[in-house]
Amino acid sequence: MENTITSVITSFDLQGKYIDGGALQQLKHSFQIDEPKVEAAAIIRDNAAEIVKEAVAKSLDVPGSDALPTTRRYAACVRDLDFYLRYATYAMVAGDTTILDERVLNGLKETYLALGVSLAATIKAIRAMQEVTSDVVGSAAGHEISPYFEHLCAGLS
Ligand code: CYC
Repeated sequence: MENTITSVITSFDLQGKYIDGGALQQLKHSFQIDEPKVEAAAIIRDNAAEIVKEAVAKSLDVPGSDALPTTRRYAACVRDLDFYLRYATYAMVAGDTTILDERVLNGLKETYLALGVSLAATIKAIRAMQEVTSDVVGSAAGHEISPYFEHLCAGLS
């Protein structure tokens, strides 16, 4: 069962996309995924750009500051937050944190340390995204995805 959910997720992941409405309905019926999760996945997908934008505004300093010396680093940050939101949404649909361990956290801490990316600042940004997600999509959807943001933070701690 989980293998098939994983294969659907992988096909979207390869395109860098969120699970679309048709696939969500199919997964819901085939695997009895709870309606609140399906709704959360759809509403997060439709608001992803805004969620990332607000999380950045809330947690990161503007380019030129000490924390983020260049525009390139700022862009890498926005991109990483995009990854976290998309993968947390996949993990929520699968009801399983394995996807976060295997596709996101595996080697990430070492990469950040090697590049001088602050783990504390990254965790702060993920927590900001957690709050913003609840604000933007409502507390029900926020509640569904929260454990997966927590898992990312724990993996970077
Ligand atoms: C860099 N972030 C990176 C790198 C990886 C990831 C692999 C090094 C290679 C690159 O720059 O592309 C993360 N890559 C991922 C993830 C996936 C992936 C999660 C999904 C599978 O494919 N710096 C900050 C902020 C934080 C940040 C707090 C944003 C939240 O101060 C992020 N990530 C950041 C920065 C870099 C980076 C600044 C670039 C570091 C550098 O090149 O100097």
